[in-house]
Amino acid sequence: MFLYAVYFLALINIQSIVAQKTHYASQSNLNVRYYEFNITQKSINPDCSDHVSPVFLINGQMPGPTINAVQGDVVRVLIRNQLAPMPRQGDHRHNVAIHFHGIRQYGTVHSDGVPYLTQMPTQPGEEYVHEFRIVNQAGTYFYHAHIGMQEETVFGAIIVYESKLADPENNKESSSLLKAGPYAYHGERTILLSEWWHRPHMEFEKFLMGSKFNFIPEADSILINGHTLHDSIKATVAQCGGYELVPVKPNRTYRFRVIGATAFRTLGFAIARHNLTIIEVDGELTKPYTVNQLEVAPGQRFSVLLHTDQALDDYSIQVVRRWSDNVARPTNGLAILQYAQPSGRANESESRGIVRLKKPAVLEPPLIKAQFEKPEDEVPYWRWSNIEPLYGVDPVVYKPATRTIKLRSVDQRMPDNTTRWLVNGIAFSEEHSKDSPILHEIKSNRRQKPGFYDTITKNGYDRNLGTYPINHFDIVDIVIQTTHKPGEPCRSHPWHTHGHSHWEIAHGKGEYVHERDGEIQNVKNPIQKDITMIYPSIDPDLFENNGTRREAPVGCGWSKIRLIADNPGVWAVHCHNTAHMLMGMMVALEEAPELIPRYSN
Ligand SMILES: *[C@@H]1O[C@H](CO)[C@@H](O)[C@H](O)[C@H]1NC(C)=O
Ligand SMILES: *[C@@H]1O[C@H](CO)[C@@H](O)[C@H](O)[C@H]1NC(C)=O
Ligand SMILES: *[C@@H]1O[C@H](CO)[C@@H](O)[C@H](O)[C@H]1NC(C)=O
Ligand SMILES: *[C@@H]1O[C@H](CO)[C@@H](O)[C@H](O)[C@H]1NC(C)=O
Ligand SMILES: *[C@@H]1O[C@H](CO)[C@@H](O)[C@H](O)[C@H]1NC(C)=O
Ligand SMILES: *[C@@H]1O[C@H](CO)[C@@H](O)[C@H](O)[C@H]1NC(C)=O
Ligand SMILES: [Cu+2]
Repeated sequence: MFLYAVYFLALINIQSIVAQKTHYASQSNLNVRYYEFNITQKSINPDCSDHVSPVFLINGQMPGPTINAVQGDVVRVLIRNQLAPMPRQGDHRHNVAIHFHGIRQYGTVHSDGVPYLTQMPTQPGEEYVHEFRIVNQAGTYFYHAHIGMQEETVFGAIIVYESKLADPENNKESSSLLKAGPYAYHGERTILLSEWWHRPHMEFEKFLMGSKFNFIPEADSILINGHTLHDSIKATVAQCGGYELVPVKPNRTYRFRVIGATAFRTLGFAIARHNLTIIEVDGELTKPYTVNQLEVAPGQRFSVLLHTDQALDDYSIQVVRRWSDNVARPTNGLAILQYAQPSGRANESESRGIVRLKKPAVLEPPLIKAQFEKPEDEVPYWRWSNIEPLYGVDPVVYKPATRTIKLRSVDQRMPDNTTRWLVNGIAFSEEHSKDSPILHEIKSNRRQKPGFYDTITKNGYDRNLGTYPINHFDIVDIVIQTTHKPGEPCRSHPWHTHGHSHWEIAHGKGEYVHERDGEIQNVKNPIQKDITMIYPSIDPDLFENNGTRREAPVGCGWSKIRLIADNPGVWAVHCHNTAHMLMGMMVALEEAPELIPRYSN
């Protein structure tokens, strides 16, 4: 009864508990950024189509408001679930939880926003406060819902400036350049890529999880900052406002932040007649590396420098599908880079993080279209081996690992005809924690210690806890293994680590065999990122017509990522293809639970 009371208190009074525990708001030397997110339901038609669908929005917007901070600041976000209560008890579809993607949450795992791991989902009428300090990291991040397919419309940018020199707010009176590391630029623009399906998201979830599921349908539109035209011939501007217009001035340098807020598809991204010089990936500054197109997987972010050195004109900002078998590569995702007449020195609207964008008067102005690489240029590992950290590689990359965890994913038709992705034989489910989040169990001393029942498998999975326990300061290598049944397609999977960035230190074709491949370290200067694409890479030796193995799934590519267990907490590690995640492609790391502060102290 007493424990129940503690738990009850934790849910109702989480706001005051957070304030007590972190004391950020009372530390006067810290700059606190306050945000209020009201979640409501509204019908929208972002691509001027026949389809109008009720969705969840933050403060009535899509994308949601941008969170801006300077490294070292505290961010406090009050989430208010203002959705209507569901009439039927036990129907959780109006519950929400929001994750701050790429933010490490040092000491604030309760703000990570993963339902049943770090908090209960927030029910209609309830509130939840996320408060975290942004320590030792800066760059481009985003937030998104972490329940069902809600992230289709519940997402927005998080921009963390490397210092005040990079913050346009701080610089608006002067004409000086913005600066991040050695890079200098006149202004910045943010581009959020997302998908829009012409079906209600709850019905979509039901389809993905149900027995009728066959494959994940392509989105009907790819949105750029929440806009595009589904069919540019039939649409009228009055329906949705037309394409996103991104104004720039000639002869300037801009930092474009490109955010893969897609739930499914990896995209190629290009701007007609402009090269893109990569300077940041997932919050780490890189050596400059120039490309004419980006590969943007779900959850991935880039900063690129773009020079407006072309003639005064309109240029297309375009996306194509990548890693899509049997699906056309072109998409309807389009926005317009519009050179404006020069008007002297930079001013406020010039350098601000996101400018208030006007919509063009015409639907499809004459545009200079982007050229994309040919599909055959779509190769595993893209340009990743050429993109290097600006400030050198952390030496821990060259140390031996404390432990190696192999996560082997297999998709399977279940006896009830649903499809699930099993990781080491288990589809992640909330069964272990649906009544009380794992973090609350730990904080109230009600959870067993890892290994208590001697139930740890050779892969490090604790069958009793349903998590992978790791020790403080372990150097953890995680081998992410994809598989397919010979003859069936091998798919790409963008895996994401919560609470940590990681280094991809090795990758290979087919199946990882530790005895044979354990020493491979074939990524020379890995950057620290929080998404690693596991590319399909088939080993011909394991290929079809190998009579003995015909039915069993075989390895079709793996990557080994390394992280340091320097952040006690309960952290999700999962495929950022949301459908795959919902179908079970996720695990939880239970990191140094003994060091997580308890409620009572
Ligand atoms: C959120 O809703 C509350 C309560 O209705 C209201 O007072 C507040 O102004 C709203 N905030 C925003 C940002 O819309
Ligand atoms: C850019 O600057 C160059 C050299 O200063 C000048 O010749 C050119 O006309 C400028 N381009 C535009 C579009 O203003
Ligand atoms: C882009 O870079 C390539 C290779 O460096 C170069 O040949 C090309 O001229 C550049 N294009 C533009 C528009 O700057
Ligand atoms: C600031 O820039 C905007 C957009 O380019 C322009 O319309 C405006 O006149 C400028 N204001 C000043 C004070 O220079
Ligand atoms: C599964 O699908 C098969 C073939 O479509 C059907 O015959 C069977 O009844 C289904 N089983 C269940 C449990 O739905
Ligand atoms: C079948 O697969 C095994 C490894 O799994 C390999 O050693 C063998 O050479 C393969 N046989 C053929 C005929 O490809
Ligand atoms: Cu996946």
